[in-house]
Amino acid sequence: MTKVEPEEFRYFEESAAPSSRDVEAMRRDGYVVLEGLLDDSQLEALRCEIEAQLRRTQWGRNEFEGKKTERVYSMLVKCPSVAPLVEHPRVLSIADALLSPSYLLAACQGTRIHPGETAQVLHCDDEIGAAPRPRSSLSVSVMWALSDYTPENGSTLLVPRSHAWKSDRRPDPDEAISLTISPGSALVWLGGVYHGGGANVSNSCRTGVSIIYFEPWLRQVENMTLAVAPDVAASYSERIQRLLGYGVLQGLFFGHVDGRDPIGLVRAAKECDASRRTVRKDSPSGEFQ
Ligand SMILES: O=C(O)CCC(=O)C(=O)O
Repeated sequence: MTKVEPEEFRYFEESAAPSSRDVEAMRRDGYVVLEGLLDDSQLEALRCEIEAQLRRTQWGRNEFEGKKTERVYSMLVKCPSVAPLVEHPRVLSIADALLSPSYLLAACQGTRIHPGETAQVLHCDDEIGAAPRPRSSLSVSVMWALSDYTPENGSTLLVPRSHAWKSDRRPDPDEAISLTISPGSALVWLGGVYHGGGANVSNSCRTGVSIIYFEPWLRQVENMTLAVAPDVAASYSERIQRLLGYGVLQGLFFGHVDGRDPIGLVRAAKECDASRRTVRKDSPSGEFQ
């Protein structure tokens, strides 16, 4: 495993627009590190919400989830401060360039790797079906650091340029690099890049948020439209509602509900909520009717 410090990520012409530099790095190396995207108040709010969910009771159920790793699923329900990460413009401009329009939020989870965790098997997030490689990646993944990420505390291991490998090539653990990432920064990689959580040989925890965007014609990892019900989705932006899956694949209409665009369910929930509030205000008893 090679250790990589932040200054080694910076090899672009400073004059190029950040988004085109990001996309160029993704296409060439399969990953990019975006430094300092979250401010202190965003980090603080998110840490508080995640802390309330991490109770050392939800340990991974297998080696892949990690027996010394805690995960918080359905984060948009439990930790609403994750919203700015989900629709962060710098990240979405990468996904816009590399995925089809109407791509979906496939996973959004908090992860905490505790001391003693072993390295996760190196894998690709878009290893679905038997489509031969090399091919276009089917997803874009983001690891948002809420704590320091170091080679000692289990920072993400990643094999640069492995998205261009043929199907028969598998990574040797020595080919992976371990990145040093500061809180508020994001590591973004292509679905075809071999990666995994690192071993935590330190005395401290590594905490972050892992987000994956999938091509819209793939199923989501978490079933977001069930995990985030229409009335909860109504409190977020339409951008997030559509990332959750309250929308349809244009042209093919995949994802419809009873022949209709499911965004209508969110709008109906919002209208229902608004009319209840009107009833409550107008009703002498203050009860719902
Ligand atoms: O925690 C990490 O650094 C990566 C985790 C991962 O790739 C996974 O759980 O699928």
